[in-house]
Amino acid sequence: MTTNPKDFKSDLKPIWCPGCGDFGVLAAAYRAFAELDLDPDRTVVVSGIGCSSRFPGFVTTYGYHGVHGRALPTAMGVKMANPELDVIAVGGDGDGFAIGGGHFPHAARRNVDITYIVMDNEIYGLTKGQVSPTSLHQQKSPSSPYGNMEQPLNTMATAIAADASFVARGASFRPKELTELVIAGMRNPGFSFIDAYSPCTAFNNRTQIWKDEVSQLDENHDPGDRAAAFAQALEDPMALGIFYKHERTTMAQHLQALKDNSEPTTPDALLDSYALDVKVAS
Ligand SMILES: Cc1ncc(C[n+]2csc(CCOP(=O)(O)OP(=O)(O)O)c2C)c(N)n1
Repeated sequence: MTTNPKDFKSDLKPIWCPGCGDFGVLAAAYRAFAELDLDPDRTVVVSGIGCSSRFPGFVTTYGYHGVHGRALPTAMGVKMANPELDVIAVGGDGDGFAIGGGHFPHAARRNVDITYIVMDNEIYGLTKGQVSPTSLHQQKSPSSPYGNMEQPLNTMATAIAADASFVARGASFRPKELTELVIAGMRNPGFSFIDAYSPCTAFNNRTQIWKDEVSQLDENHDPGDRAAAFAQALEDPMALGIFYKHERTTMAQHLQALKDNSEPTTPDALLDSYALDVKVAS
């Protein structure tokens, strides 16, 4: 390791609340970026909108704080435009699975080589505590004073069903393990998804409950076995570690193969191929 985690710390101070899990995720990212010896000039962190989506401002890499729910399309575009860049998308569970939910399965099936870290607090933090797609059934909030009528989305099962090439669960309060997951996700060539429990102390303080309830994945769990990964996601999605890992051709590799295998051509040649000189019977 030649880079220091502090090299990735920008001058902008996070304005997250005391105890917010996003501090732990940010610290894990600093450490992972240093461990991977990333070049800040060739790294881009992309986010949508939310407390967690302020993240790009706090790192010395390039950053893009975009539109609510649109982190993934932007990140995919950046990576496809310049595959040499390391691209990380970050955001909240609302950003990623409500308004941005339509993008998630497509990012996974396209297998663009980006790493997506969701700071999952099971609530809309920035807008003061409405329920999100990962909020628990019966959870009370300003938008559900009598209890949430909806069932939470199982993010692990969703990602495995969409065949994301790397699917992991981390937690802000286990920064060492989370750092290892970010490193593994970024080393994985393809779409890597890390859902990190990140407690919101203001509107959904489940810090102690999560600390008590999470466990490490069984050491015999085989992340290469998709059916086993799916069963694990259904039975115990709160386990921490790599649920699923499946290396397959990335979108950039497909594009390169297309470029390599197609004949150079011109618009005129393409038009000529439709035999424009053939007379049409009048
Ligand atoms: C198009 C649009 N719709 C709604 C909003 C309002 N809004 C801003 S952030 C947010 C949700 C934030 O929750 P989450 O993504 O879970 O992030 P957190 O703040 O909890 O980190 C919403 C609904 C918006 N900014 N833009």
